[in-house]
Amino acid sequence: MLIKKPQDIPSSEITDEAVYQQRRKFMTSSIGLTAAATLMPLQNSVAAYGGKPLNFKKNSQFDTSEDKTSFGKITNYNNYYEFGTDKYSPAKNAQALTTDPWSVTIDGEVEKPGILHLEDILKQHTLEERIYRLRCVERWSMVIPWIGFPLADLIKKARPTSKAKYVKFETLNRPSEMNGLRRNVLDWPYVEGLRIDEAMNPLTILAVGLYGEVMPKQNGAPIRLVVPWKYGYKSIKSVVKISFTEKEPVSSWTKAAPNEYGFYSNVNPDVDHPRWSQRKERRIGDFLKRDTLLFNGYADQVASLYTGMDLKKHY
Ligand SMILES: Nc1nc2c(c(=O)[nH]1)N[C@H]1C(S)=C(S)[C@@H](COP(=O)(O)O)O[C@H]1N2
Ligand SMILES: [Mo]
Repeated sequence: MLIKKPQDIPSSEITDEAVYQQRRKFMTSSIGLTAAATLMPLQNSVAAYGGKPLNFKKNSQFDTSEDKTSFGKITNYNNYYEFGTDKYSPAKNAQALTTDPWSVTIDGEVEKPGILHLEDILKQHTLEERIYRLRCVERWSMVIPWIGFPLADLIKKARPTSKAKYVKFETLNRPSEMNGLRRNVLDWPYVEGLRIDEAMNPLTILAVGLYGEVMPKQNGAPIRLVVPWKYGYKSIKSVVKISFTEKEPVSSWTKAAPNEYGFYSNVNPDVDHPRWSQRKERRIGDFLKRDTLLFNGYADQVASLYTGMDLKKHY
């Protein structure tokens, strides 16, 4: 996603792939369970990967039945420019981040602005596990078991006014702990935005963990957005501010390269990135590429949000 010279792109992609090329594992996936949209309590007392375990219920309503990407890959191949522009630095550099205490400011067009402490947010919301695909604009994808809660629940509590048409998100801006901020690769703090109906869609979550444990720092601890039908960069990490606005927010990526990264950024195999096709993607861990699906496979849930819009224009 780095703003690179076009001729750099193929080689960087080859590097990424070479590291992760390995034989495809043929595992039986758990089909059948997904049909029943159920919330099942899950016992989790021991953390499998060393993080703090979270209490959550399984919500299989929107799960993909595809094989999950391993914890090791999800936490060692990241995009988090505040901790470096390559995929391997965040796993190391993000460990410097202090995530406790943490608070999220709610402001703008809402009846109940304020500063929410993370512990209070966690007390007010029931955590769910949801297994979502994540498709990066750079043509790789993963399947991640997130732990989080619907963003809509938090928005309803804030009581947006009738003027609130968009939601703007901001990442922490703390140069003392985020070594990547020294470089002006983006206009910091990292900013993203959604239309309010996209933010309220039941698929959109704020995630505080993955694989049953508290969010690893490189994945956006302690709280990040997950919008599974949009390219990965919309899923902003380490959120400290959520603002309700009348005007469409300008994201950091749109600011950096407006012809490459539009406001909507819906996963769409029919709309090429100016420097590459979006028809195919490589699931991290796979050998062969697979077809990219419209809205990353979530069309049934979200296509109606865009009725009547020209998605080639609103990329
Ligand atoms: N604050 C912030 N959020 C961010 C990014 C970033 O650089 N900074 N990168 C984005 C991009 S490009 C992707 S693909 C996803 C990657 O999430 P993951 O590392 O958890 O897989 O995070 C997104 N959120
Ligand atoms: Mo990305």
